[in-house]
Amino acid sequence: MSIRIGKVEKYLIDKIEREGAIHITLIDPDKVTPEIISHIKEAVEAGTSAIMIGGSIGVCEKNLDDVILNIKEEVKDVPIILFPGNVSGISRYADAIWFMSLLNSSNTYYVIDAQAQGAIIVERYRLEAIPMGYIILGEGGAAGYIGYARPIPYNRPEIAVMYALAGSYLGMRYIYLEAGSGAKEPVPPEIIRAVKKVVKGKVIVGGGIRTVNQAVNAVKAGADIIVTGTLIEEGNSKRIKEIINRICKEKKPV
Ligand code: 1GP
Repeated sequence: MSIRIGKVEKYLIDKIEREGAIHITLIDPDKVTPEIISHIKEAVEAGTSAIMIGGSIGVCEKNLDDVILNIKEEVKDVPIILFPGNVSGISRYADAIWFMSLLNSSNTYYVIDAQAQGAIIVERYRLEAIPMGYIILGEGGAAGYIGYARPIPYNRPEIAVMYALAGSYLGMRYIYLEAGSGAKEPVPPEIIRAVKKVVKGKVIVGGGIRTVNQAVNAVKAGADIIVTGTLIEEGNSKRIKEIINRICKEKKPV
């Protein structure tokens, strides 16, 4: 089997190339209501590039299927990418899946065993799998707790670099620096900068990003993709729009 970049990944890469950095909206399938779907529509109109769907707690395939079909009825212009916290986070109706490994988990289930169980389903559903190394830092949130992560302290960029480099050498084309949903402080720019310097692929940053400045600082430090979840849950599509307008203007470090 030869390596082939799929349609969704090509779309993301082209968009990053054109716009410098992009924004993706994350939603927890458990929290989707008709109101949230209308906020998702607003975020798409504001220029969010994709919808990521997943969560660490209480995700089941049936509910996920229904939620994705509901979103697809309303939102047609951007892909839906799965962001699974477990094998139950896979739906045949998504456009792609972040095929992710929690690199700094101390439990092999979250590093490779869930992925082995999930791979067979991804193959059956013919989902586009996008390889991603997931690294949890700082507070870590629910994802850190559930995933047995040993969150990397914010004052130790060199440890984040070790894991990001390992993921990159393993062929992961995306490295996600995760502070945990609702984190008090997002991943510091120094860590993003240090990671971006060594990895070949794209850097995704999420967790605790609430202000335009935080998003801009992350992009200036080298983030290619900014993910926000809480903002959409709060119905703050205005802030999402401001973030998108600003981040695509930021020049990234060479
Ligand atoms: C969590 O990185 C995401 O996986 C988004 O976090 O909810 O804090 O935006 P927020």
